Amino acid sequence: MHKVRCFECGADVEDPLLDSCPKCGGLLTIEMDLDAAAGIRPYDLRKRPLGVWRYAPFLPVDASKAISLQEGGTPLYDCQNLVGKMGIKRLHVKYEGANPTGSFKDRGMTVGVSRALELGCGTVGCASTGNTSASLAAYAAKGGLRCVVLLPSGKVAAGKLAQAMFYGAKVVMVDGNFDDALAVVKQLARERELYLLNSVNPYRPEGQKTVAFEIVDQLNFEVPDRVILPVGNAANIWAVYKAFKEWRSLGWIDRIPMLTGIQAAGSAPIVEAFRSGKRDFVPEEHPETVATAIRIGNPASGRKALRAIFDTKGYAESVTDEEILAAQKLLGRSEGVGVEPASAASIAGLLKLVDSGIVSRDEKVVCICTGNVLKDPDTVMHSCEGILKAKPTAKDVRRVIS
Ligand code: AN7
Repeated sequence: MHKVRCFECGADVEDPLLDSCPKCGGLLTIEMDLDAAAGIRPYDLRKRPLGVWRYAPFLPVDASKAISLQEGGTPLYDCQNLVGKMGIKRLHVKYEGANPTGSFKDRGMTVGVSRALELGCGTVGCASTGNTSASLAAYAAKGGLRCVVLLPSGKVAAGKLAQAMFYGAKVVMVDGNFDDALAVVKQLARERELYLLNSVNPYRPEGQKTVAFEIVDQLNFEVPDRVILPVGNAANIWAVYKAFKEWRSLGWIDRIPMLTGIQAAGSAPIVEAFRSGKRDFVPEEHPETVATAIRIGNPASGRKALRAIFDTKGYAESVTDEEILAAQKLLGRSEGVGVEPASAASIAGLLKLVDSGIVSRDEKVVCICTGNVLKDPDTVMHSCEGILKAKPTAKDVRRVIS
């Protein structure tokens, strides 16, 4: 059992099709009833394979009817080569690029699309910088639902666009940025044209909580000191916070890591708010960054993100496009882990915060790397060394590689 509540005023919200509080307009969140989970011992969960549905007692939909592509269960890499280069003690990377559609969005989408079916909705939709649309298109296909995705014109990485088209969504490019597209799709949802599956839908973050559960599970219930992740529309950092809070309330863990959000310098309203100590933010009118996934100026869940950061004594930092691309290559070339630019923001942020002394060298850090390098091949082609050309002879190949 669970309830949908207003994050701001705490009112219970009964209408399952709303995306904000009817009383105050606040964001919605889900209050899980953890009584059933209270009877479980953490290690009992391991009877199910690592993945989103291992944590079914913490999810607000019926697991036996879930629309699943076996999401989650992603690797937690112990980055021994990188720690040497960074001068820190321990770093794990949670590699969300290993999800079915190549990003963390699948964790929320398995829950969100399952919810859409519970409600009997025939059409689902979202606005997206790319990954949400790729994921929704796949889960809608699996669930037999019609799918409409609104994308910001010209700013979606090739891999993501290809996925949304491939899985059969109606792909609509809107002449505007993500924030404009989100406003339009919210209106379509209010007009009952579609069921909204952006992360303002509180069922999405519930699935996304499982990345935090898995991290703790994979570390055998040792809690890291800090978790660093990129922030775009700002729901994922909230989801991670909520997960840690639920497990702490059950006594499964005794503390919550310092949650640290990283934004791109051209698109950093949460970082600005954090710097001025405010729990609310001023939208960035013209967000710009090579990390198109997080090219978002008006993060819908920004207030939730700021609560997660302040309540855990975490931090928020911005990184330049150059720092993002350098970190992306550093991770690939020292650990063999390929992530898209937005995901590399977490690594770039860690480097910057170690340099500035905010992250101390003996902290145990986990960086969540949210999406796969294959999502955005164009950026890789532009940022890496050129391709060598040779005649089809050993001699000539030896010449060009020497
Ligand atoms: C790789 O797909 O917003 O802070 O529409 O694709 O929870 O928004 C993507 C976001 C980080 C930011 N990393 O997460 C979308 C979209 C990657 C992403 C984020 C996104 P949030």
